[in-house]
Amino acid sequence: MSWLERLRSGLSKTRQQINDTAGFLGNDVRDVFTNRLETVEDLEYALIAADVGRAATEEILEDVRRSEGRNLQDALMSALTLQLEPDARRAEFRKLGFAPQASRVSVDPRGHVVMVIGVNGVGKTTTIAKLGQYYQSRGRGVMFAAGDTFRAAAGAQLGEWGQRLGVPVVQGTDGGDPAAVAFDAASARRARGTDLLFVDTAGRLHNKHNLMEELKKVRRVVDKADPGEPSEVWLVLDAVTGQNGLQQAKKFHESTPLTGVIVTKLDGTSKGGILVPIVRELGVPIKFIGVGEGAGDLQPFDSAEFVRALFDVELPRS
Ligand SMILES: Nc1nc2c(ncn2[C@@H]2O[C@H](COP(=O)(O)OP(=O)(O)O)[C@@H](O)[C@H]2O)c(=O)[nH]1
Ligand SMILES: [Mg+2]
Repeated sequence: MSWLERLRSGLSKTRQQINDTAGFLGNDVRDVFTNRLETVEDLEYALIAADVGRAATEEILEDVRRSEGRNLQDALMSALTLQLEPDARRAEFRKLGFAPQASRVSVDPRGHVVMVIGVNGVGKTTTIAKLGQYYQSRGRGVMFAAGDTFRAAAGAQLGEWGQRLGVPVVQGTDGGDPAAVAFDAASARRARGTDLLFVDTAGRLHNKHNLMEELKKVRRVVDKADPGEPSEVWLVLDAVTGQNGLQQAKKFHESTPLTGVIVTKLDGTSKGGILVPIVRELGVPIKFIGVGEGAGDLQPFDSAEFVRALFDVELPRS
């Protein structure tokens, strides 16, 4: 299966729900909003059930209603794509009444060090391996720092990926100080002039306060080793965890401000709609999506492409 097929299949449950409850996707918007108000209600329900959130659902229905002369599916796809835009762009395009053409965000890190954070099991370590492959295949030099010293074998896991990909990994000791690993790695990156360093971190400690304090400390020592870094802090979020994952993301964002989000496991049976409140409520762009367990299963996020996958529509990529 290609990544797009895996994404489509992962989103099939949500797609069915939208189809089942609003089996009038081919109808004209005006017809639906004048003669089939129960369909509008069903659609509202389906969007909320898909984790899209209430505020966004209201805006989507409003935008769809204004799209007279188009069929329901087209109008819905544009409205959903708009919801995945950053705030300012969304407001601008809603005023104009159409979705932007180019929908891909920049995934070029602003500097050299990217800190990767998130709770246990969401896919941080695997995502770092994927990021390594992604940038390496684009000619960038890459290093990893095994900063999850809390979970036994986390360092070995990253070490194995590093060996497979030919990426140097700075290791600490199990149970050792993660800030020390991050400091060593950031210093080494700077000394060697490697383009990019991805710093893995723990997802669980004895308590949440500990974890947040530790992440702040890792951030501080990286800045000490290499002033201005980390230039990026990317949160990894498992799409299957829905609203719960969003709440966790907010906590992380409060203590260690995020510059990007990577949503994993969109090949699993996620609801997919959670991407909307991630963008709207965190105000942080989605950089990549994870669509499998292999090193190649990472794609830069493209909102229009994502919405087409949700509706199983094939269009040539712009
Ligand atoms: N299906 C699927 N599994 C993934 C994806 N990303 C990570 N995983 C799996 O999720 C599990 C936890 O991943 P890991 O990187 O160890 O999570 P961490 O605790 O956050 O570092 C592993 O079995 C990964 O193979 C993804 O995009 N899709
Ligand atoms: Mg890990």
